[in-house]
Amino acid sequence: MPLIDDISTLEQSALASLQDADLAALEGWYAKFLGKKGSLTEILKGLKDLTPDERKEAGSRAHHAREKLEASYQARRQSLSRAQMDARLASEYWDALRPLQTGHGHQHPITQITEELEDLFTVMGFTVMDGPEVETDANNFGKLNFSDDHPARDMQDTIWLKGESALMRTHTSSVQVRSMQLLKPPFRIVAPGRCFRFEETDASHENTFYQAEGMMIDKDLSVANLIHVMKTFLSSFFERDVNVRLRPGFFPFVEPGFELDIQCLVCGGPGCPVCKHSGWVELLPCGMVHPNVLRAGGLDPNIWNGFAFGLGLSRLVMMRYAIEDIRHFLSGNLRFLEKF
Ligand code: FA5
Repeated sequence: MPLIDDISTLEQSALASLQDADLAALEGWYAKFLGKKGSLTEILKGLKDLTPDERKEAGSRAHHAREKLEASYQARRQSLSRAQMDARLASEYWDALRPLQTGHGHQHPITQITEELEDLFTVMGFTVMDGPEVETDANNFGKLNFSDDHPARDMQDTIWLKGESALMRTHTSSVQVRSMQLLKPPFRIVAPGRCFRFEETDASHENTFYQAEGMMIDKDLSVANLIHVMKTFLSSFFERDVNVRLRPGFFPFVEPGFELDIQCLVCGGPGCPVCKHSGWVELLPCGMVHPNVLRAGGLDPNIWNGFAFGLGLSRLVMMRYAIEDIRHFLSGNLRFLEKF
């Protein structure tokens, strides 16, 4: 029967051209062979000229041909889509777990030394304390025995915040007050942190720098205990004998007060910009806690006494690594930071 032959021919040529069709050509292929105005529909228009038996046979053949072509079309479509997706995944693949190839970051030298200092003092029984960088006048000055008109307030150029009751802490000594209020004596604390002063910068002065406060409160402590703790710390920290000298120093919150200087480890003594050509670096002001400070912290000076120190942490790091200018620390200069 010619009509059935036409259907078979159509089926074969449709299958052959399906093998060559890409995704973009698929819709065109469908319209051409199976669409409302496609070849199959066209052939089936001849059904009306057939006898009922022939019509039945040709109709069934056409039905099978349509089913086969539809199934082949779907299969081709799926395999093309999958291939397209595979190609896309291969080209856009990004491994989120692959290690970065830009090199590893590391801690800032001040952070490294802060952690080392915390370890050394923890071994000596000290607790690490923290305090806010924005402080009250009372914690930064008042309770540390600076009276309102005390000339010593001018020793530290303060950055005041709006309203003049809050300030950027000028030293970590504010943590002394907080510790006395928080902890039950006897106690030993060390409190590293950032301090701020409104001052001109040079090789050894920054407006933002680091100190580490220390305070030990007990009964019957003496200057000898203070010197012992300082020397123990400095010699473990520098892993060698460091030359130190004590000078009288004045701070309203200690009595007596001292300046502990270490011989400059950058130049070794003859003088350089870091030690202002004196051979010595002022590193560690310290002293015995003033009775007024104990009282302000709620401790009875007839029972408790103690010592305190305020280590210049930024300068300590400079000594450790022979850094000639304090301003490198906050410069964000990677060529400097990568050395540590
Ligand atoms: C104080 O800040 C006192 N609170 C220290 C203290 C604590 C004394 C406890 C007694 C008992 P001074 O202003 O000297 O003191 O600063 C202490 C250290 O901080 C200095 O020796 C120095 O190493 C460092 N320092 C001070 N100002 C700067 C600055 N602008 N830049 C870098 N380091 C600084």
